[in-house]
Amino acid sequence: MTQETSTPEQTDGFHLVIDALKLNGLDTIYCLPGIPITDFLRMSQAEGLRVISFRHEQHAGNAAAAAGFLTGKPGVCFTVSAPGFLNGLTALANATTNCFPMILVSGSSEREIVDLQQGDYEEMDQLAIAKPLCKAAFRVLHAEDIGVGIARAIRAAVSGRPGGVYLDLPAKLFAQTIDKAAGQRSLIKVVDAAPKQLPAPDAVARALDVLKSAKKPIVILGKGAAYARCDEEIKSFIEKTGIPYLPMSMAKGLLPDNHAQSASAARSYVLAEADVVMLVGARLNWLLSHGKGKTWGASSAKDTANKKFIQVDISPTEADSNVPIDAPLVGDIGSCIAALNAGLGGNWQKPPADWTGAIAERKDKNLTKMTETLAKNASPMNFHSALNVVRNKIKERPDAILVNEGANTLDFARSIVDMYEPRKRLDVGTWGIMGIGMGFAVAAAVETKKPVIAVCGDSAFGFSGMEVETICRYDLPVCVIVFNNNGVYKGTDQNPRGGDVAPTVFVKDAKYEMLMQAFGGAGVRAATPEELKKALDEAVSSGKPTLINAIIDETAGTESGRITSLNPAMAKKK
Ligand code: ADP
Ligand code: TPW
Repeated sequence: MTQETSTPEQTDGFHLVIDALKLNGLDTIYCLPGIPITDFLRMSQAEGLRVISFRHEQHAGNAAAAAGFLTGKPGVCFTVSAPGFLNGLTALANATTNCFPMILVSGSSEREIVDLQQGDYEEMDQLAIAKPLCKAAFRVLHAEDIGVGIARAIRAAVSGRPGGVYLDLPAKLFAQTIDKAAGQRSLIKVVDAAPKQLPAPDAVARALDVLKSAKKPIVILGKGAAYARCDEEIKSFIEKTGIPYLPMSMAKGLLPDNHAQSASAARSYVLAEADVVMLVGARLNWLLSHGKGKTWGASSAKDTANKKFIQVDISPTEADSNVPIDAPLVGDIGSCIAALNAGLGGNWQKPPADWTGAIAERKDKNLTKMTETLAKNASPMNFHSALNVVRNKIKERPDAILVNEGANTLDFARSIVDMYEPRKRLDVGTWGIMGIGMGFAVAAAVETKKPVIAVCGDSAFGFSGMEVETICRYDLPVCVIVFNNNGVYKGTDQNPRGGDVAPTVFVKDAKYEMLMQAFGGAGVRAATPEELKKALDEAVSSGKPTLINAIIDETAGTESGRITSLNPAMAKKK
């Protein structure tokens, strides 16, 4: 006893990691346990962190990425070494591609053995493998460096262009002990992790000049604009300038989709016709046809159209990545839009009425067409009649979060389901990746405590389907709607030789609802829009984990949804 009291109090690597996370307000861990992190996770829970444990690391990683997008703080995912790390790596790379801040922390094996390749338990040089797939990667070898390691990971994840960070924590580190007071002193509370980056005044003036010269301007809002959390500033800019805007899929709801200036329903017209395009937190990648070709009104696929571009982005190297940018505006979107708003002055000339009038005309025509199609209320269901139910639900509950993956299920939902509030739509993102469904849905429910509606193609759902157990275990208010058309894209392919079914075809009439029932949630089969509405109403009002097996006509939709033309065989035919 006497001896114990005279020994200075000790702490260990486990607790220093927990303390460093808590000190920086990182209060939730998405994870999958195993050596060497099992005890760490137990201790984290005991110390008051929320620990959400998954069935596969990819979904824990996706949850951390979505948490990063939804909160602006890095989402944190913990995995075991080698295979667990690799399972989490897809999510880390995807987060980096999407510019979502997350930190993947993986336990790793003994450095001495790994470096001599002597065959340790789950041996792998994880740091080297992670490096090219994320924004930054660090390893901590000594307990007294944990504070620095976590601080560097946080800064790298959220400053500048956000992205994924890998943090390698060898098993031995967790058990290292050091003097408790010294340990506490070594921790860092990160100050101003994502500092504002003010745009240069001459760049602001240049952007305003280009905008003033426009006869047919449009603004394209991307998920960077949603992430930037300057909703009022953006709304005020759009409304003061009177410029029509197009939201990219995850920027839907930044301004409500029924806003008079939304040009979504006249998208192809405005892209082809605009003379000045202002990109706000959106890259000119494949999703925008690289800013050239016929989509943009050029005469051939490789041609650049005669347009001027303004690009607002925090990354100084983004401009000119695809076409020349006449006015790059580098800075955080909040500061850039505030500077533009300040420069607009009192008598900003709104766009000519023939431009806004022509857009309104096309929009009205297309919206009328859409209303007619939805009114058909096809039963058995096609994508339109099923998504109309989701559309009405989101109108009624604009605070609900929509998670969306699939091919046709994604493309149709993007145009049919209007969003009314910022950061309420999470989807397949820049890569168009399947499998984000359940991970994103769990994070959306955990981080926002709002109802979550996950609308997934039956193929897409399969990638993360086992996480319905996670949804039930934490009793999350998630309603998964599986758009069941018996296959990848459609369920109608035939194997010309007979025998095995075609590679895109699944078991017919699969009872997906039973998956949720297996873990105590509600599982409902819905074959008509009325049945779907009833089940969705119940799910959202009860908040009970629910899976609705929505039976969709297997002939509805198209191969690859709207990107059929990217299939190599199609390209050959061109
Ligand atoms: P979308 O897919 O919606 O078109 P992208 O992911 O292609 O959007 O583009 C997002 C862009 O937003 C990236 O280029 C990124 O650098 C930028 N970005 C992210 N956060 C900010 C911010 N706070 N300020 C400025 N730019 C940002
Ligand atoms: C990680 C390729 C794109 S869309 C899709 C796949 C497999 C599924 C489409 O079928 P689904 O949708 O979900 O039933 P629907 O609405 O047309 O009926 N692996 C990964 N990502 C992608 N994008 C693929 C494969 C793909």
